[in-house]
Amino acid sequence: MLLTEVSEEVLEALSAGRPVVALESTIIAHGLPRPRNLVVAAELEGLVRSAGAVPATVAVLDGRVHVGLAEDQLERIALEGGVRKLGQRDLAPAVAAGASGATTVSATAFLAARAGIRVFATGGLGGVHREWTHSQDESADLRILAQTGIAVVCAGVKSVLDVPATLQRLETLGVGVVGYGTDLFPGFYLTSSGEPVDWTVRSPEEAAAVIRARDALGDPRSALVIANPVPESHQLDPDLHDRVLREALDECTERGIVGQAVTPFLLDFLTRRTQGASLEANVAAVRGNARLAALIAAAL
Ligand code: PSU
Ligand code: MN
Repeated sequence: MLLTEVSEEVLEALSAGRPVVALESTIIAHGLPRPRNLVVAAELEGLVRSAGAVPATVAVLDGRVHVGLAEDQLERIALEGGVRKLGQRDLAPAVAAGASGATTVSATAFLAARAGIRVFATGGLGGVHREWTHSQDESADLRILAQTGIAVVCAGVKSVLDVPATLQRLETLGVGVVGYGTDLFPGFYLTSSGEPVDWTVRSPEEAAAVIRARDALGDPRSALVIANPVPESHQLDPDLHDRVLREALDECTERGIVGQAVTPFLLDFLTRRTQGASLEANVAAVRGNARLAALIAAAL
């Protein structure tokens, strides 16, 4: 993979069989406000390290794919203007154009799996949007997860989405879903989405056992979603969530925002209209996921 630069630290860990956790960069560049985003990005890497794994943040810089970023590279992704949002299908044009961009779940899963990384942490997955029958907006995350053998630790799917429809799509696509310490699918900003999950694991070892069983069954071609809820003490107040989300969705429609811009718009709207409370819930969720992903990678 000449186009991809795997950092020395990540390369060494992978070849020695030490635990590595992939981290996406869209949440940094487009999901969190500056300059807090840089603080969180560094914090996530620190959490992975203190749980005993090597962090591999994925991004594209000047047309080169990076798996594992140095400090100054992380800073560019967080602070530089013109950093694009790259789904998996955007990688080739970005590389060809020499562009810089942050990778979404779809692009990160694709690149991390190809580098040999088995565990990936994010905040909330993309999925089927509300009004999807009209807009046809379904995140590319789902299709790539159907084709990529990686375990993704997340706080469910973003609650701005149609959660039941997204769960249905995950089932159709053959993407495994297990709840971590819960039999309810997490609701991203909220501890629970209210939707049930069929399987529950209760420790990093139990999660690792599922991953090993998938390998043993010869079933590593789709992803496993390990859905880890934000602790109730850190969730967004559910009433506030529902009220502000309704306003956010209305505003999104009124302003005609579509495509890649929808998710960043909704996340930013919620942050502003909850006076930062949704941001804190989001950060708490991602922190928990980075830590758990590291523990699972170590248990593997
Ligand atoms: N999780 C977060 N914040 C985010 C995202 C995930 O806590 O910003 C990003 C991920 O990169 C995910 C993307 O892949 O949002 C989904 O965007 P879309 O709905 O346009 O596919
Ligand atoms: Mn979309």
